Amino acid sequence: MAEGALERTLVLVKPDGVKRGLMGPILHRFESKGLKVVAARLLQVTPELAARHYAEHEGKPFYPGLVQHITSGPVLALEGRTAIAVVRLMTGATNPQTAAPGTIRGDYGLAITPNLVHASDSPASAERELGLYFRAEDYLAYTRSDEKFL
Ligand code: FUP
Repeated sequence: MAEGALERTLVLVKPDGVKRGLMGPILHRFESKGLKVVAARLLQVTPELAARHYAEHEGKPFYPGLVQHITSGPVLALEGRTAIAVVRLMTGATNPQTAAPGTIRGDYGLAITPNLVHASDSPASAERELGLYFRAEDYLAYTRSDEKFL
């Protein structure tokens, strides 16, 4: 697919994934499937950024633990061009205990808060979330050699 036909998405490898040495395996899965990385940052999420990212969950019982976790260490943030539904399928159900084998959460996780990966769930979410992690000038245009097959 030409890049213009692909969707913008935000993928995060959360602190549990970074600290467990799983950045490579996780990125490998997405990259092999065809996700094109057009921006990347390794960053420490601040409580302010966490609050903006997870604003929709504020007030829920798990919210404090979610913010605690996402701010507990480095996060690998990727801006990708791909099909959002495919990334979500590969990420798996929110709870790794019920995520299908073959998905990232199903293969690597057991606990729901440290569930390894965040992936935007719609084009609208992706636009909002990408604006929190990347500036327009972070985007790098290039052509993958396999784009004509994807
Ligand atoms: P997902 O889209 O699968 O990442 O899941 P949600 O947007 O519903 O939830 C965001 C994050 O909140 C999850 F990745 C983990 C955390 N969470 C909990 O810790 N406990 C819950 O019961 C639900 C979500």
